[in-house]
Amino acid sequence: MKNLKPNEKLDIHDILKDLDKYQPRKRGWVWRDSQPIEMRGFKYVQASPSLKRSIALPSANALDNIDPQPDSVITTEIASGRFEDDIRRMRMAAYHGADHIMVIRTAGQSHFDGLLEGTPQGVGGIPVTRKQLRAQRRALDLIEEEVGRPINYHSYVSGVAGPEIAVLFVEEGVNGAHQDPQYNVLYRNINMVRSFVDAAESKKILAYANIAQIDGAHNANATARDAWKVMPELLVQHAINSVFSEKAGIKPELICLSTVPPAASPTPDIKINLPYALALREFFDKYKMRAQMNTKYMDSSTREATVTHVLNLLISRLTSADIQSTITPDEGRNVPWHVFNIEALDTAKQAMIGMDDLMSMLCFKEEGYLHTKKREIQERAILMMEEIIEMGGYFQAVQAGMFVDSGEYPERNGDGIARDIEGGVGNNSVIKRDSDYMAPVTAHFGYNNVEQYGKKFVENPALLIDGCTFERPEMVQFIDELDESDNVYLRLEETEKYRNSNLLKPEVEWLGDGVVTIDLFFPTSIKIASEAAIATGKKMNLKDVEVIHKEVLHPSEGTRIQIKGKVDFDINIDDLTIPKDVETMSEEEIYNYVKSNPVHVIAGTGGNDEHSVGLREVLDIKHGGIEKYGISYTYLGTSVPIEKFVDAAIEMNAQCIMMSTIISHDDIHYKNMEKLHNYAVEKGVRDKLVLIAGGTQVTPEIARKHSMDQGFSRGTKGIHIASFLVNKIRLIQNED
Ligand code: Z98
Repeated sequence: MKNLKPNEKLDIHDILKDLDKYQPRKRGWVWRDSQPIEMRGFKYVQASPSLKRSIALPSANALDNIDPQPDSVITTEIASGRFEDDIRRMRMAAYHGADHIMVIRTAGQSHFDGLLEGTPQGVGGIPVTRKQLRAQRRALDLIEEEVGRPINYHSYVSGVAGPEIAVLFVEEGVNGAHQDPQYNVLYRNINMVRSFVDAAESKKILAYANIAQIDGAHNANATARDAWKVMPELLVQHAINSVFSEKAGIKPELICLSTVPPAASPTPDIKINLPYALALREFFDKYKMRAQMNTKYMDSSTREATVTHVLNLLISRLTSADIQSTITPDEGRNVPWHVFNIEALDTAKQAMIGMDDLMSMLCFKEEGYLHTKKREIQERAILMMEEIIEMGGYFQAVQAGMFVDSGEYPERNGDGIARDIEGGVGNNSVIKRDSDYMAPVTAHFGYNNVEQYGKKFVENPALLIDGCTFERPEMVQFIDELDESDNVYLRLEETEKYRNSNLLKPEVEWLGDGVVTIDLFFPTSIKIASEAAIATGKKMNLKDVEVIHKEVLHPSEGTRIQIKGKVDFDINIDDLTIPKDVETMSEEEIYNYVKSNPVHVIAGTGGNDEHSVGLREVLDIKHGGIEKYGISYTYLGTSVPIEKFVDAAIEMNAQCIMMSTIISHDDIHYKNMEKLHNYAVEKGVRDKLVLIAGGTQVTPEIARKHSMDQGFSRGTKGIHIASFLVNKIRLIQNED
């Protein structure tokens, strides 16, 4: 496939073409290279190599667009339901620093009891099928090449189809997976015996392909009534899954604990979350940490979610996060939109780079609150583990409702999630392997009756049949589509008119979805404001209007409401007048030129014009006027007689005159331009002087027609003038 170019769109048709022949080019997880870097004179310690292509933070505008990358892997969850649209978002995400892309949302994937084929559209996530995985992995191959950094692709291995899904993931080059039998048991009521047997097989398969594993302990934090009370239990859950995973063969450096801060402000956030993070890191220091926000505290306010995220990122920097996840408020309000992924990625990058090397300046107190609290959490966890062992083990403990109880262990409130050892989905579905049982496949867990063939075959029974799909990918059966009414081809057909055409439609998640958001304020109560907002949306001809966020500014004085709705028109690019790009030089280049070739400008408002604000803005250093680049100027004031500009330029040995003219009646502005030019000619200095006219009514083309070297209109910044000036002076010098 041909390489992606930044100025070309990714073509989904190319991705789908000959997909049956595609094979993933690598297996396993990739960590970022952690290394110090230096950029524009700044030294970063917790950093990783720069991307070949990326989008820097907006503020980098003032810093030559540097885009330093932190050292931890940064995750984003992209699963809008249509994998074909998610691919475009993955590309945007990679440009903003994501190197771990999870096709995960509120999918209920654990409810699938077999593999799906084809490309059905998902609800609240995507139904992970072979074709979807393959198309996305293939696109990610191109995207990782484009940005110059490997991208890890990730989903869940859960539910009663877990082992089959694990095999699928290895075959299709998935690099990371959630796998934790406790999740199935507690939250999806899958039989515990079945879940643990499946997990053994699944983990063995993940281990074979070096797939990184994330556990599910954090879900107790999102489920428990008071999330901070389950801290001891979380350590227990992490311990159970980690030890189990190691026993199944997963390397400790690929066992990632899923940690979310149990609390968020308005609780005293750091006082609760920091001791917990330290307790966790200290107990589990040989494993990796995947830090994520706690969905419990995600409401519809993006502002609030961002602050919580930043406080969480502080914990990540104070302790350690090998993977930093960036879930977004979409989990709270079902708005899985492009922009939220990108904003959350930028938040992580910005905060992590901003807090670079924090711990070289700080240390934790070894006595007092932090130490005592950390120890208390650890002691409670050990007590709980001891009690579980006394009860007869994990299964007995779950049956007795020991997990997700709203009391802080050892206190119990009797409201934990209790599951019956003999209950749940898949109960009684585990049978003992017969003595002649044999599965000649790679990465198989437990008794397999192959000892008789020798050690080599015990290690890989698939050798008996010359390899299985792990070694011989050509054996994989690829089923294109099974559902005639729900597949990617039909969806692409529906939106084809927006693909590589001149038609545009506003979009938030799917090509041509037509969704827009509107931010409104009404000087009234929340109840009335909500209805007024919906009525406003309807009057604006939006379809399917819904309130997505409300915020009381005052109970009676006012409410902020955000709505979403759909438009049903298209925008034709041919009908738009697209302004031409103003070419600018880099700040550095202008600065260096002016340093060795001083430039002086005579400026003022010409004729009878008293409007000087615009001119002052492009002159003064304060808002990035030409002074910023070392260009000096003499400001003659307002209503400057035209001749005076030229006389002053001669006297001051200036290279340029900048005449501002706002008044345009009787075309006086253009007449004054001619006058300025003629007088400069008369004085014999025209070819040495750059003449510039500026003002809201000045059209560059017409200014040039009236003998100016250039005209500048609305929206002009100092850099535009400085670039033009330096270029023009160079040309004049060359002519000399
Ligand atoms: C996250 N955004 O952790 P369903 N297995 C484990 C899980 O943690 C989860 C599932 C399966 C969060 C999402 N995690 C929460 C260990 C879910 C998936 O049944 O498909 O919803 O569960 O990244």
